[in-house]
Amino acid sequence: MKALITGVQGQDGFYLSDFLLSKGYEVVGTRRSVEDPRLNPPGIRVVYGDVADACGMLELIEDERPDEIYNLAAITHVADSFSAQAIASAVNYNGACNVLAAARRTGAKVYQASTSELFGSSAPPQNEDTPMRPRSPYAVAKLGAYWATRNMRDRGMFACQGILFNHESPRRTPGFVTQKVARAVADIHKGLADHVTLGNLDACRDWGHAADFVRAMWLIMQQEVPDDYVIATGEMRSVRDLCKVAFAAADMDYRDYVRTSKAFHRPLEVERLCGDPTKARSIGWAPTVSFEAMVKEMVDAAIQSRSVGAF
Ligand code: G4F
Repeated sequence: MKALITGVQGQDGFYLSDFLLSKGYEVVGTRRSVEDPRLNPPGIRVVYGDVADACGMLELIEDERPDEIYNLAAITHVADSFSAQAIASAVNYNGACNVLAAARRTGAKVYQASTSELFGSSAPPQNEDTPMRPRSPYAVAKLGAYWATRNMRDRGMFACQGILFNHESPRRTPGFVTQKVARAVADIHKGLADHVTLGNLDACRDWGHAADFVRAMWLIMQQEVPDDYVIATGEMRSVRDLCKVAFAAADMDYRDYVRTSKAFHRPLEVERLCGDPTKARSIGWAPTVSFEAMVKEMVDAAIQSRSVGAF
Protein backbone atom coordinates (compact mmCIF):
# COMPACT_ATOMS: atom_id res chain seq x y z
CA MET A 1 0.00 0.00 0.00
CA LYS A 2 1.16 3.50 -0.78
CA ALA A 3 0.10 6.58 1.17
CA LEU A 4 0.51 10.27 0.39
CA ILE A 5 0.47 12.65 3.36
CA THR A 6 0.13 16.35 2.59
CA GLY A 7 1.71 18.73 5.09
CA VAL A 8 3.93 15.96 6.36
CA GLN A 9 6.21 18.18 8.47
CA GLY A 10 3.51 18.96 11.00
CA GLN A 11 3.00 17.14 14.27
CA ASP A 12 0.40 14.77 12.82
CA GLY A 13 2.48 14.10 9.69
CA PHE A 14 5.30 12.89 11.92
CA TYR A 15 3.16 10.50 13.98
CA LEU A 16 1.12 9.30 11.00
CA SER A 17 4.26 8.57 8.93
CA ASP A 18 5.66 6.53 11.79
CA PHE A 19 2.38 4.63 12.21
CA LEU A 20 1.96 3.86 8.49
CA LEU A 21 5.59 2.72 8.17
CA SER A 22 4.97 0.31 11.05
CA LYS A 23 2.04 -1.08 9.01
CA GLY A 24 4.33 -1.69 6.01
CA TYR A 25 3.17 1.24 3.88
CA GLU A 26 5.33 3.10 1.40
CA VAL A 27 4.90 6.73 2.50
CA VAL A 28 5.36 9.87 0.41
CA GLY A 29 4.87 13.26 2.03
CA THR A 30 4.61 16.82 0.78
CA ARG A 31 6.22 19.93 2.14
CA ARG A 32 6.17 23.48 0.83
CA SER A 33 9.38 25.00 -0.53
CA VAL A 34 9.75 27.34 2.46
CA GLU A 35 9.88 24.45 4.91
CA ASP A 36 13.15 23.11 6.27
CA PRO A 37 14.00 19.63 4.86
CA ARG A 38 15.64 18.78 8.19
CA LEU A 39 12.12 18.53 9.62
CA ASN A 40 11.14 15.67 7.29
CA PRO A 41 9.95 12.57 9.18
CA PRO A 42 12.47 9.71 8.94
CA GLY A 43 11.94 6.73 6.62
CA ILE A 44 9.66 8.39 4.09
CA ARG A 45 10.13 10.21 0.78
CA VAL A 46 9.33 13.92 0.89
CA VAL A 47 8.47 15.86 -2.25
CA TYR A 48 7.55 19.47 -2.89
CA GLY A 49 3.83 20.09 -2.97
CA ASP A 50 1.39 22.85 -2.08
CA VAL A 51 -2.29 21.91 -1.84
CA ALA A 52 -3.26 25.43 -2.89
CA ASP A 53 -1.76 24.72 -6.33
CA ALA A 54 -4.43 22.72 -8.22
CA CYS A 55 -2.21 21.84 -11.21
CA GLY A 56 0.68 20.80 -9.01
CA MET A 57 -1.54 18.57 -6.89
CA LEU A 58 -3.07 16.89 -9.94
CA GLU A 59 0.35 16.21 -11.43
CA LEU A 60 1.71 14.89 -8.13
CA ILE A 61 -1.21 12.56 -7.47
CA GLU A 62 -1.24 11.30 -11.06
CA ASP A 63 2.52 10.65 -10.90
CA GLU A 64 2.59 9.03 -7.46
CA ARG A 65 -0.70 7.07 -7.72
CA PRO A 66 -1.15 6.60 -3.95
CA ASP A 67 -3.83 4.22 -2.66
CA GLU A 68 -4.59 6.51 0.27
CA ILE A 69 -4.22 10.29 0.66
CA TYR A 70 -4.22 11.92 4.08
CA ASN A 71 -4.82 15.64 3.58
CA LEU A 72 -3.21 17.19 6.66
CA ALA A 73 -1.86 20.34 4.98
CA ALA A 74 -3.48 23.41 6.51
CA ILE A 75 -3.12 26.79 8.10
CA THR A 76 -3.53 25.38 11.61
CA HIS A 77 -3.26 28.41 13.92
CA VAL A 78 -6.76 29.58 14.71
CA ALA A 79 -5.61 32.92 16.16
CA ASP A 80 -3.43 33.72 13.12
CA SER A 81 -6.30 33.05 10.72
CA PHE A 82 -8.11 36.21 11.89
CA SER A 83 -5.50 38.25 10.04
CA ALA A 84 -5.07 35.79 7.14
CA GLN A 85 -8.60 35.03 6.01
CA ALA A 86 -7.84 34.63 2.29
CA ILE A 87 -4.83 32.39 2.94
CA ALA A 88 -6.87 30.22 5.32
CA SER A 89 -9.48 29.83 2.61
CA ALA A 90 -6.92 29.16 -0.15
CA VAL A 91 -5.21 26.40 1.82
CA ASN A 92 -7.87 24.93 4.10
CA TYR A 93 -10.79 25.06 1.65
CA ASN A 94 -9.43 25.32 -1.92
CA GLY A 95 -6.55 23.03 -0.97
CA ALA A 96 -8.95 20.31 0.13
CA CYS A 97 -10.97 20.72 -3.08
CA ASN A 98 -7.79 20.40 -5.14
CA VAL A 99 -6.80 17.18 -3.39
CA LEU A 100 -10.30 15.72 -3.71
CA ALA A 101 -10.55 16.59 -7.42
CA ALA A 102 -7.16 15.05 -8.22
CA ALA A 103 -7.85 11.92 -6.15
CA ARG A 104 -11.16 11.45 -7.92
CA ARG A 105 -9.26 11.12 -11.19
CA THR A 106 -6.93 8.40 -9.92
CA GLY A 107 -9.34 6.57 -7.60
CA ALA A 108 -7.32 7.21 -4.42
CA LYS A 109 -9.15 7.19 -1.10
CA VAL A 110 -9.03 10.53 0.76
CA TYR A 111 -8.91 11.28 4.48
CA GLN A 112 -9.68 14.96 5.11
CA ALA A 113 -8.41 16.41 8.40
CA SER A 114 -11.47 18.03 9.90
CA THR A 115 -11.69 19.76 13.25
CA SER A 116 -13.73 20.37 16.39
CA GLU A 117 -13.44 24.09 15.61
CA LEU A 118 -16.39 23.49 13.25
CA PHE A 119 -18.66 23.25 16.31
CA GLY A 120 -17.65 26.73 17.48
CA SER A 121 -20.35 28.08 19.75
CA SER A 122 -22.43 24.87 19.95
CA ALA A 123 -22.52 23.58 23.52
CA PRO A 124 -20.66 20.40 24.51
CA PRO A 125 -20.68 17.46 24.31
CA GLN A 126 -20.28 17.69 20.53
CA ASN A 127 -20.87 14.71 18.25
CA GLU A 128 -21.31 14.15 14.50
CA ASP A 129 -24.87 15.58 14.64
CA THR A 130 -24.06 18.76 16.59
CA PRO A 131 -24.79 21.98 14.64
CA MET A 132 -21.65 23.55 13.18
CA ARG A 133 -21.22 27.19 14.19
CA PRO A 134 -17.63 28.17 13.33
CA ARG A 135 -16.07 31.23 14.96
CA SER A 136 -12.86 31.91 13.01
CA PRO A 137 -11.67 32.22 9.40
CA TYR A 138 -9.79 28.95 10.05
CA ALA A 139 -12.98 27.14 10.99
CA VAL A 140 -15.07 28.71 8.22
CA ALA A 141 -12.57 27.43 5.63
CA LYS A 142 -12.50 24.00 7.28
CA LEU A 143 -16.31 23.92 7.20
CA GLY A 144 -16.14 24.44 3.43
CA ALA A 145 -13.70 21.52 3.19
CA TYR A 146 -15.99 19.40 5.37
CA TRP A 147 -18.90 19.91 2.94
CA ALA A 148 -16.70 19.49 -0.14
CA THR A 149 -15.62 16.11 1.24
CA ARG A 150 -19.19 15.05 1.98
CA ASN A 151 -20.29 16.15 -1.49
CA MET A 152 -17.54 14.09 -3.14
CA ARG A 153 -18.58 11.12 -1.03
CA ASP A 154 -22.20 11.57 -2.14
CA ARG A 155 -20.89 11.47 -5.72
CA GLY A 156 -19.43 8.02 -5.05
CA MET A 157 -15.88 8.75 -3.97
CA PHE A 158 -14.18 7.19 -0.92
CA ALA A 159 -13.79 10.42 1.04
CA CYS A 160 -13.84 10.30 4.84
CA GLN A 161 -13.05 12.62 7.74
CA GLY A 162 -11.93 12.65 11.33
CA ILE A 163 -13.40 15.59 13.23
CA LEU A 164 -10.43 15.82 15.56
CA PHE A 165 -10.49 17.62 18.86
CA ASN A 166 -7.23 19.16 20.15
CA HIS A 167 -4.34 16.72 20.14
CA GLU A 168 -0.86 17.47 21.38
CA SER A 169 2.62 16.02 21.86
CA PRO A 170 6.22 17.16 22.29
CA ARG A 171 6.17 17.82 18.52
CA ARG A 172 3.62 20.62 18.87
CA THR A 173 4.89 24.05 17.87
CA PRO A 174 4.86 26.77 20.57
CA GLY A 175 2.09 28.74 18.85
CA PHE A 176 -0.35 26.36 20.57
CA VAL A 177 -1.13 26.81 24.23
CA THR A 178 0.02 23.38 25.46
CA GLN A 179 3.52 23.80 24.05
CA LYS A 180 3.69 27.46 25.04
CA VAL A 181 3.01 26.41 28.63
CA ALA A 182 5.33 23.36 28.53
CA ARG A 183 8.22 25.49 27.28
CA ALA A 184 7.49 28.21 29.80
CA VAL A 185 7.63 25.64 32.59
CA ALA A 186 11.03 24.48 31.24
CA ASP A 187 12.35 28.05 31.05
CA ILE A 188 11.15 28.93 34.55
CA HIS A 189 12.49 25.64 35.92
CA LYS A 190 15.91 26.46 34.45
CA GLY A 191 15.81 30.04 35.77
CA LEU A 192 15.63 31.50 32.26
CA ALA A 193 12.24 33.21 32.78
CA ASP A 194 10.09 34.18 35.73
CA HIS A 195 6.59 34.11 34.24
CA VAL A 196 4.46 33.34 31.18
CA THR A 197 1.69 35.52 29.78
CA LEU A 198 -1.40 33.80 28.40
CA GLY A 199 -4.84 34.82 27.14
CA ASN A 200 -8.15 33.25 28.17
CA LEU A 201 -7.56 30.82 31.05
CA ASP A 202 -11.25 29.87 31.16
CA ALA A 203 -11.37 28.43 27.63
CA CYS A 204 -11.99 24.67 27.77
CA ARG A 205 -10.74 22.02 25.40
CA ASP A 206 -10.78 18.23 25.04
CA TRP A 207 -7.04 17.47 24.78
CA GLY A 208 -5.73 14.09 23.60
CA HIS A 209 -2.38 12.74 22.38
CA ALA A 210 -1.47 13.00 18.68
CA ALA A 211 -0.15 9.41 18.57
CA ASP A 212 -3.61 8.15 19.53
CA PHE A 213 -5.36 10.43 17.07
CA VAL A 214 -3.35 9.41 13.97
CA ARG A 215 -4.37 5.79 14.65
CA ALA A 216 -7.95 6.98 14.28
CA MET A 217 -7.14 8.54 10.89
CA TRP A 218 -5.95 5.19 9.58
CA LEU A 219 -8.85 3.28 11.10
CA ILE A 220 -11.39 5.65 9.54
CA MET A 221 -9.71 5.07 6.18
CA GLN A 222 -10.00 1.26 6.54
CA GLN A 223 -13.79 1.20 6.96
CA GLU A 224 -15.81 -0.41 4.19
CA VAL A 225 -18.13 2.57 3.94
CA PRO A 226 -16.57 6.07 4.11
CA ASP A 227 -17.95 8.27 6.88
CA ASP A 228 -17.07 11.05 9.34
CA TYR A 229 -16.09 10.46 12.98
CA VAL A 230 -15.54 12.66 16.03
CA ILE A 231 -12.16 11.82 17.58
CA ALA A 232 -11.89 13.01 21.17
CA THR A 233 -11.20 11.81 24.70
CA GLY A 234 -14.58 12.90 26.08
CA GLU A 235 -12.89 14.85 28.91
CA MET A 236 -12.80 18.63 29.13
CA ARG A 237 -10.18 20.80 30.89
CA SER A 238 -9.63 24.53 31.04
CA VAL A 239 -6.43 26.33 30.10
CA ARG A 240 -6.12 26.98 33.85
CA ASP A 241 -6.26 23.17 34.48
CA LEU A 242 -3.53 22.78 31.86
CA CYS A 243 -1.33 25.29 33.69
CA LYS A 244 -1.96 23.60 37.02
CA VAL A 245 -0.94 20.14 35.73
CA ALA A 246 2.04 21.42 33.69
CA PHE A 247 3.61 23.46 36.50
CA ALA A 248 2.94 20.68 39.02
CA ALA A 249 4.90 18.31 36.75
CA ALA A 250 7.99 20.41 37.63
CA ASP A 251 6.94 20.85 41.30
CA MET A 252 5.74 24.42 40.84
CA ASP A 253 2.46 26.23 41.53
CA TYR A 254 1.16 27.88 38.35
CA ARG A 255 -0.36 30.76 40.36
CA ASP A 256 3.16 32.03 41.05
CA TYR A 257 4.09 32.25 37.36
CA VAL A 258 1.05 32.69 35.07
CA ARG A 259 -0.04 36.18 34.03
CA THR A 260 -2.77 37.11 31.57
CA SER A 261 -3.08 39.77 28.91
CA LYS A 262 -5.89 40.80 26.56
CA ALA A 263 -3.23 40.76 23.83
CA PHE A 264 -3.56 36.97 23.72
CA HIS A 265 -7.36 36.94 23.55
CA ARG A 266 -9.00 36.22 20.19
CA PRO A 267 -11.50 38.46 18.39
CA LEU A 268 -13.95 35.55 18.74
CA GLU A 269 -13.35 32.69 21.16
CA VAL A 270 -14.56 29.11 21.12
CA GLU A 271 -15.24 28.71 24.83
CA ARG A 272 -16.01 25.04 25.36
CA LEU A 273 -15.13 21.99 23.29
CA CYS A 274 -15.64 18.43 24.50
CA GLY A 275 -16.21 15.58 22.09
CA ASP A 276 -18.43 12.53 22.30
CA PRO A 277 -16.37 9.74 20.67
CA THR A 278 -19.13 7.07 20.81
CA LYS A 279 -19.14 6.56 17.04
CA ALA A 280 -15.33 6.21 16.90
CA ARG A 281 -15.49 3.64 19.70
CA SER A 282 -17.90 1.60 17.54
CA ILE A 283 -15.09 1.08 14.99
CA GLY A 284 -12.58 0.06 17.67
CA TRP A 285 -10.84 3.35 18.49
CA ALA A 286 -10.10 4.53 22.02
CA PRO A 287 -7.51 6.94 23.42
CA THR A 288 -4.71 5.41 25.52
CA VAL A 289 -2.84 8.45 26.89
CA SER A 290 -4.35 10.48 29.74
CA PHE A 291 -4.29 14.28 29.84
CA GLU A 292 -1.91 14.23 32.81
CA ALA A 293 0.51 11.80 31.09
CA MET A 294 0.45 13.83 27.88
CA VAL A 295 1.17 17.12 29.66
CA LYS A 296 3.96 15.52 31.70
CA GLU A 297 5.52 14.09 28.52
CA MET A 298 5.51 17.57 26.98
CA VAL A 299 6.98 19.24 30.07
CA ASP A 300 9.68 16.56 30.44
CA ALA A 301 10.57 16.88 26.75
CA ALA A 302 10.74 20.68 27.02
CA ILE A 303 13.02 20.50 30.07
CA GLN A 304 15.21 17.96 28.27
CA SER A 305 15.41 20.17 25.15
CA ARG A 306 16.29 23.16 27.30
CA SER A 307 19.08 21.14 28.89
CA VAL A 308 20.70 20.54 25.50
CA GLY A 309 20.11 24.12 24.39
CA ALA A 310 17.34 23.38 21.88
CA PHE A 311 14.48 25.84 21.21
O1 G4F B 1 -3.75 25.72 21.63
P1 G4F B 1 -4.68 26.60 20.88
O2 G4F B 1 -4.06 27.67 20.07
O3 G4F B 1 -5.56 25.63 19.99
P2 G4F B 1 -7.00 25.82 19.29
O4 G4F B 1 -7.28 27.22 18.93
O5 G4F B 1 -8.01 25.14 20.14
O6 G4F B 1 -6.80 25.03 17.92
C1 G4F B 1 -6.18 23.76 17.84
O7 G4F B 1 -7.12 22.74 17.98
C2 G4F B 1 -8.12 22.70 16.93
C3 G4F B 1 -9.02 21.51 17.23
O8 G4F B 1 -10.01 21.87 18.14
C4 G4F B 1 -7.48 22.57 15.58
F1 G4F B 1 -8.44 22.62 14.64
C5 G4F B 1 -6.49 23.70 15.37
O9 G4F B 1 -5.82 23.54 14.14
C6 G4F B 1 -5.48 23.67 16.49
O10 G4F B 1 -4.76 22.45 16.42
O11 G4F B 1 -5.72 27.30 21.87
C7 G4F B 1 -6.46 26.55 22.81
C8 G4F B 1 -7.17 27.53 23.75
C9 G4F B 1 -7.92 28.65 23.03
O12 G4F B 1 -9.19 28.82 23.63
C10 G4F B 1 -7.08 29.90 23.29
O13 G4F B 1 -7.79 31.12 23.35
O14 G4F B 1 -6.18 28.17 24.56
C11 G4F B 1 -6.51 29.55 24.66
N1 G4F B 1 -5.30 30.30 25.00
C12 G4F B 1 -5.13 31.04 26.15
N2 G4F B 1 -3.94 31.64 26.14
C13 G4F B 1 -4.19 30.43 24.25
C14 G4F B 1 -3.32 31.26 24.97
N3 G4F B 1 -3.87 29.88 23.05
C15 G4F B 1 -2.64 30.18 22.54
N4 G4F B 1 -2.30 29.64 21.34
N5 G4F B 1 -1.75 31.03 23.19
C16 G4F B 1 -2.06 31.61 24.42
O15 G4F B 1 -1.26 32.36 25.00
